[in-house]
Amino acid sequence: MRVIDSHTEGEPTRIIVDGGPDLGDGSVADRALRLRDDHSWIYAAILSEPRGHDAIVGALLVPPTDPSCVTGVIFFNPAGNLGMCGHATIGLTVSLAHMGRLQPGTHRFETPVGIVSAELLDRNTVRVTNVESYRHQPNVTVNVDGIGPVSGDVAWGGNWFFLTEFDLLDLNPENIADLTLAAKNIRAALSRAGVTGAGGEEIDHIELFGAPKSPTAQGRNFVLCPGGAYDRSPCGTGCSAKLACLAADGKLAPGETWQQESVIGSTYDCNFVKHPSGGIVATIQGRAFVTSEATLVFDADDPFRGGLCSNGI
Ligand code: PYC
Repeated sequence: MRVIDSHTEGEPTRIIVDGGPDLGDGSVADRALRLRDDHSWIYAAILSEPRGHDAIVGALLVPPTDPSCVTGVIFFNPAGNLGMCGHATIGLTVSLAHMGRLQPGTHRFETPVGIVSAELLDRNTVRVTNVESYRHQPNVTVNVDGIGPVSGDVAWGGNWFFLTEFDLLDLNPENIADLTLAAKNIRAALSRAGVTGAGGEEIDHIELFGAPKSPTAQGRNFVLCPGGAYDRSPCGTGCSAKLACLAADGKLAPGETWQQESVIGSTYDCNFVKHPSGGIVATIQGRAFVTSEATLVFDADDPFRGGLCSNGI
C-alpha cells in the first residue's frame, strides 16, 4: 500500500494513494459506512503502532460521484471515520500538488458530509471552505468527574463538538496529559447525560478554549479527537464549530478574521460567510508540509501486521 504523509500545523495526515480497499459504488457517505463495517482493520493497520501512532488521520481516496470534484475522500483516525477533517484537507491538497496531481487554484473534494473546496495558494498554504456549520445547542451544563459542572455549546463543523471555556489549566503542551483527562471526562459526562448532536449523533470531539499566547491570535484551543489523541493543529472542523458559535452570539461578523491558536502554538486564519439555511460557511487557512512517501508492508508472518490498538494490544 502506497501512502504519502504530511503534517498541517503539527497534525499528521496519511493519504492512501494506492492499494486501499475497494469500497464499490454509491455515495461517498455510503462508501464510508462500508469502510467502517467491512474494512475497519484499516484503522489500526495503517494508523496505529507499529506503522503510525494515535494522532494520525488517514484519508482514503475514492472516485467522486460529483464530476466537479477532484476526488472523493473518506477521513478516519484510529477510532473510526470522521465526517470531515480540516487539517487533512489541507494536507491532502498539498500532497496532491506535491505529486503533480493539482495546480495552484481552487479544487473540490467530496466528503461523506458534503463537498468542500480547497484553494492552493502556494505549495504549502491552503484555504479550505468547509460544509455548513451551525450551533445545535447553546449553554449545555453537565456534571464532570473530577471537575464539577461544565457549561458549553454543542456545534457541528463537519464533526460534532462540545465547546467550552476552560480556565482550570493553562492550554500549553506541559498540561496535555491533564487536558486530555479533563476532555475525556467531559465527553463521558455528555454521554452519561444523553447530550448528543442532531439525530442522536455522538459528540466525539471536545474543544477547550483559553487565552491566546500570540498577540495576533484571538483564542487558543485544545481539541480531543475521537479516541484519545489531541489535535496538534487548531482543528479545522473545530474552528468551523467555534465560528458558528461566535456568529450565533453576534461576537464575530462575516468576513472578520479569527486567528485560532492550537495547544502547540500553531495557527489557522479563519472567517465565515452566512449560509442561507441559518448556519455559516467557514474558511480555514493553514500550511501543510509533506514528510514522507512510503510503501507499507504487511508481512504474512508478522503477528502484529494488523497494527496494535491504542491500548497497546
Ligand atoms: O482539522 O478538522 C480537523 C480535525 C479533526 C480531527 C483532527 N483534525
